[in-house]
Amino acid sequence: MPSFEQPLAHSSDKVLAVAHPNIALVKYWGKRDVALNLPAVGSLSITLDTFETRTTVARLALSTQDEIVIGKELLQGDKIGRHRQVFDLLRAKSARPCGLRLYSENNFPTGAGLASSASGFAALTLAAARALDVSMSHEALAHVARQGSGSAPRSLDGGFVEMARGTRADGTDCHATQLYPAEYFPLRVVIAIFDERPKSILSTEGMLHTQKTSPFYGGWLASQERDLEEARAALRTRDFARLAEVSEHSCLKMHALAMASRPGLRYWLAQTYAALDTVVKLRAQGTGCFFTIDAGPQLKAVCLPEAAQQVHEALMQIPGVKKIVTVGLGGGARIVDAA
Ligand code: 2P0
Repeated sequence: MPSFEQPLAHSSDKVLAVAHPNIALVKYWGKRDVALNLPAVGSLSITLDTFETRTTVARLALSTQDEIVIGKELLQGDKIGRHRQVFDLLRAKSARPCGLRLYSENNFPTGAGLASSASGFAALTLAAARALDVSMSHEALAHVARQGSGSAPRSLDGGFVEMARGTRADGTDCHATQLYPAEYFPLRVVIAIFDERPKSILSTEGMLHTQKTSPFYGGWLASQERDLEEARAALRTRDFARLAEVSEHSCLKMHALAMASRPGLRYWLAQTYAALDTVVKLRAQGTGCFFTIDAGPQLKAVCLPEAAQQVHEALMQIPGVKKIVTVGLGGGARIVDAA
């Protein structure tokens, strides 16, 4: 296991970047180009605070090999593929290409439906571009980050972010754009964690299986633009009820689509349903909250600030809940140290 605490010969060759996960309110599911990792649909997300990925990238001037450690695991074989692909894209633009040593850690469960790949690839791309001395526009960074994880460009920005699907074959019009900063509509997100283990079906695998076998895939593609328009309109007027309605619809539609594939993909546990019920009942009683669920069993309740405490307490009553964390909306990925 390489040690990242050892001082490097040139400390200026070491960069630390931080990024936060993001949660889609209008979901991305499906790819229009697998090799370039282009999404089949646009999406709209919120970037969180509190949960973060911290990634250090150091130059290995004497080596062309990469060393990649995520948490306590030294990645090897297939697992290193996407990381190396992103490094290779950046090396191709660098006047000083070399091997890279990466150490990344999350202060939240990895690979468990909490968007660790989005924050992971946003931080990795930013840190590696700096370590390789590649100066890139925000848009160009997003194009590289996307090839690590389709949702990563959304974590380059804070607050409310829309990722456009684009139509060009090379993906140059597949952008992530900040619609509003976090302060515009300071929502809270109560995250109920029911299982911290990594999911058994990765998102890419799940998406490809869905688009190949789910009879509802055409309807999913055809109805996405309407959902995006609805969410944009809700945000324009800070209409929480309207945002709640379209977000829950998008979440349920994505899961219904995946469940209808053959064999069906089920990311939820019984506790996920129980938590969903709790959120729906609270909203019916006038509490400002709505649910969203990603490719894993955890439930995220998006809340008006004054409702967060009540929702947090109600979700704590769900039997089997492992952890509940309330977070706010945060900023985009950034370099915090490049000594
Ligand atoms: C989303 N998810 O919009 C949707 C909802 C999960 C459920 O984006 O295949 O891990 O690497 O591009 O980035 C999962 O995203 O997928 C995801 P890949 P990624 O947040």
